[in-house]
Amino acid sequence: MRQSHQLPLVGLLLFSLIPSQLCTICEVSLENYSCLTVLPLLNTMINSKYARGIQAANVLLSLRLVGIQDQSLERQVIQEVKENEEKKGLDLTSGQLALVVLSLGACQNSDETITYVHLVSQLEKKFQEEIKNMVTHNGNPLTNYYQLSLDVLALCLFNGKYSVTEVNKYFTPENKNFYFGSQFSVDTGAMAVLALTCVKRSIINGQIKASEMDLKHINNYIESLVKKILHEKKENGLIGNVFSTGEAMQALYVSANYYNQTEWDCQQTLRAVLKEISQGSFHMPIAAAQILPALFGKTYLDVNNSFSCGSGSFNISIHKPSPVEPSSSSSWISVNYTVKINKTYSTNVTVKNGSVFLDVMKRAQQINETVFRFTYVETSWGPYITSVQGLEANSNDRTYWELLSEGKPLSQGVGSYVVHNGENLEVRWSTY
Ligand code: B12
Ligand SMILES: *[C@@H]1O[C@H](CO)[C@@H](O)[C@H](O)[C@H]1NC(C)=O
Ligand SMILES: *[C@@H]1O[C@H](CO)[C@@H](O)[C@H](O)[C@H]1NC(C)=O
Ligand SMILES: *[C@@H]1O[C@H](CO)[C@@H](O)[C@H](O)[C@H]1NC(C)=O
Ligand SMILES: *[C@@H]1O[C@H](CO)[C@@H](O)[C@H](O)[C@H]1NC(C)=O
Ligand SMILES: *[C@@H]1O[C@H](CO)[C@@H](O)[C@H](O)[C@H]1NC(C)=O
Ligand SMILES: *[C@@H]1O[C@H](CO)[C@@H](O)[C@H](O)[C@H]1NC(C)=O
Ligand SMILES: *[C@@H]1O[C@H](CO)[C@@H](O)[C@H](O)[C@H]1NC(C)=O
Ligand SMILES: *[C@@H]1O[C@H](CO)[C@@H](O)[C@H](O)[C@H]1NC(C)=O
Ligand SMILES: *[C@@H]1O[C@H](CO)[C@@H](O)[C@H](O)[C@H]1NC(C)=O
Repeated sequence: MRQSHQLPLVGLLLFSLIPSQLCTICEVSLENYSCLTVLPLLNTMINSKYARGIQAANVLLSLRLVGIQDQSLERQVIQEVKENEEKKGLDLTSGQLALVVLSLGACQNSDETITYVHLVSQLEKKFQEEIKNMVTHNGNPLTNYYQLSLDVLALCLFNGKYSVTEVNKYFTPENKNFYFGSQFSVDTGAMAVLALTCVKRSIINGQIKASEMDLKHINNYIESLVKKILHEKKENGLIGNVFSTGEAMQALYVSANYYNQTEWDCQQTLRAVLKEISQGSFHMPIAAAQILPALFGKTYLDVNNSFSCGSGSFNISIHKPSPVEPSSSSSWISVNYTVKINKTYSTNVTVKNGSVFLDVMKRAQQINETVFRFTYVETSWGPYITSVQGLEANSNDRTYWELLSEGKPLSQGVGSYVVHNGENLEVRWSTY
């Protein structure tokens, strides 16, 4: 109901800004869907409250890529960067800093420039720390290859120092960091394709020195990663899962020379995404941010020194959504909740219908603190489980707390997965 009030205003704004660009790469005739389909995404991104400014960096980047200015988001990100510098910048992971560089670099205005140069050299250091950790910890970075790819991408686009030899050494497609368990990570592979494509272009432009051999390797890596991404294409057109599809599309846009055009039906993928949007799959701002650029035919490679962000003289003002009314039904459901380490610990938990996984864990913790106690941190995707029974996830050992339902891994976190009556839920001590 609420949305229908907002649509006319936003529709006007959007149509006067960007409609003709929508999906230019796919050249889709949006037969059954209108451009209005993407408006809820913008609404989600613009009206969210971000726990930390840094979480807004990805959103800011995406909005800027499609030509939308949001000064309050900008201020949030800059504020967070300043606070971080006062704490000597130790707080941000390499990939978070890379996102800040990309989002602020996407259209620098005068007061951003000063901090910004400084940020690129900080990123150089953080990238080196990742490599150092791999050397000392059995090839495991401090974070992950999604973030290392973001690092290389940001350094490459904004003239930071990095070594092509190192990129060649660490980004071989067979590297274990492209996989979680035996599963190829489409998100990670896609980000790597974007980064490697930037490096390739820099070599060809002569912006960075490299041998013929280096270039040949990078070409081979891109080709192989693109194959792996296409291999994860599902029958309905999604690539990996619904949340990796946007980034996979970006990777495929920039690597069209590496696959046969018959191997990817872009329009089919786009239709699947639009359908998911209409079903509310992208209700999280970070999810919306990661799908948006691809819908407009944009990629993270479009961000560079000369990227124009438009005049910035308009404001998008979508009315604040009124708070979602909690479902007034007070029915209760019960689920079987299990913690699995080497032993399994189970309990029958009763929660209100409509509860999420996190509610179940909290309730179980009340039932037996010793067995079901847990900790989590807030991340851009919501609460991330860091420990259960005091046992902590650790990147150096590639350990984590895996979420499952009926023995199958979930594709959402504890803060968003809505549980069902009679369901068997599990958190399992796993390695990736
Ligand atoms: C690397 C990664 C992991 C690593 C994280 C540890 C590490 N070594 O970095 C591992 C393999 C352990 C992992 C685990 C999970 N992940 Co994961 N992960 C990613 C990936 C590829 C990159 C994240 C990243 O570094 N982002 C960049 C930095 C700058 O942002 P950040 O916010 O600081 O990143 C942190 C968080 O993203 C957090 N994180 C990682 N995964 C998840 C998942 C959830 C639900 C939350 C809340 C946080 C979180 O770890 C990052 C590093 O600290 C993303 C892909 C993507 N498109 O974002 C998927 C992604 C975020 N993960 C996802 C999922 C579903 C999970 C799991 C729930 C899977 C499961 N069934 O158990 C678990 C989390 C369970 C828990 N304990 O709460 C989904 C989330 C979708 C959604 N709608 O919520 C994504 C988008 C992948 C996908 N396409 O489905 N993940
Ligand atoms: C679009 O609508 C037409 C006719 O209404 C239908 O045949 C077609 O399958 C629809 N396409 C999609 C992607 O829903
Ligand atoms: C592309 O794929 C089609 C069908 O699979 C095939 O006929 C064609 O030869 C391929 N083209 C190239 C350049 O590989
Ligand atoms: C910036 O990106 C655009 C689009 O990708 C490209 O045409 C342009 O040459 C790039 N400029 C620089 C300085 O790299
Ligand atoms: C945009 O919003 C800012 C802050 O609310 C305001 O100062 C500015 O005048 C607005 N610009 C336009 C063009 O409405
Ligand atoms: C709950 O799940 C565990 C692990 O799958 C199982 O061993 C246990 O029997 C289940 N309990 C109930 C009451 O179904
Ligand atoms: C699980 O059991 C194995 C083999 O007995 C043991 O080596 C390992 O330390 C145990 N793991 C945990 C987390 O207790
Ligand atoms: C869990 O407890 C509820 C309420 O006590 C009961 O109705 C339900 O049958 C129990 N479920 C299992 C699987 O034991
Ligand atoms: C829980 O709520 C959903 C939708 O609100 C409803 O379809 C379902 O029947 C409810 N389940 C129970 C056990 O009340
Ligand atoms: C919690 O569970 C453990 C293991 O099942 C048990 O030994 C302990 O007595 C339980 N504590 C409480 C308070 O129920």
